Amino acid sequence: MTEERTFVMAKPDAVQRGLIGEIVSRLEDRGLKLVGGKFMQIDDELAREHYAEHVDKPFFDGLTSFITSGPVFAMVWEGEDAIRQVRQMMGATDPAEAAPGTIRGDYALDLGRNVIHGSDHEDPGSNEREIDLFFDPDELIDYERIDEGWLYE
Ligand code: YYY
Ligand code: MG
Repeated sequence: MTEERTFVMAKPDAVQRGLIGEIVSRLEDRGLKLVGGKFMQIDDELAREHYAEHVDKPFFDGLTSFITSGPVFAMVWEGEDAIRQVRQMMGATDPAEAAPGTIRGDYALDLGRNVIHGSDHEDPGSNEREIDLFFDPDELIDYERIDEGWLYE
């Protein structure tokens, strides 16, 4: 089993729309394990660092002002193939293209208000980088879920 950790965030629109529980619930129900969580306000410096790969894109300023516009719920989730599985559950970046049944496909309409962030499996190391950026090591908790023997063969 290749256990991985991935960084996930309920964005300001998800917090304002009362979708934190729904997002957490879907990942929990799937069998992924929450190992860190933090309700927080992102400042401009952290926003620019988190989205550094997009600094030259035309949407960068709008993106950083949106992500700093209200509190977010930052999380770390662990499980088999967690990075890719969370991305599949999120759906396409543009909610208009996201399949029904995915989080973006069920809860969002607009590219700039797509409710969730998850580390990108096509950008190896982005999970570690994002986890380190948002969490101190002692904020991540190692434990066993009682159902692990039923989730994994
Ligand atoms: O990883 P993911 O969030 O699915 O997409 P990215 O391509 O990394 O873009 C980050 C973020 O930027 C996206 O969630 C919405 C926003 N964005 C945008 O506002 N306009 C675009 N043309 C592309 C992305
Ligand atoms: Mg991305």
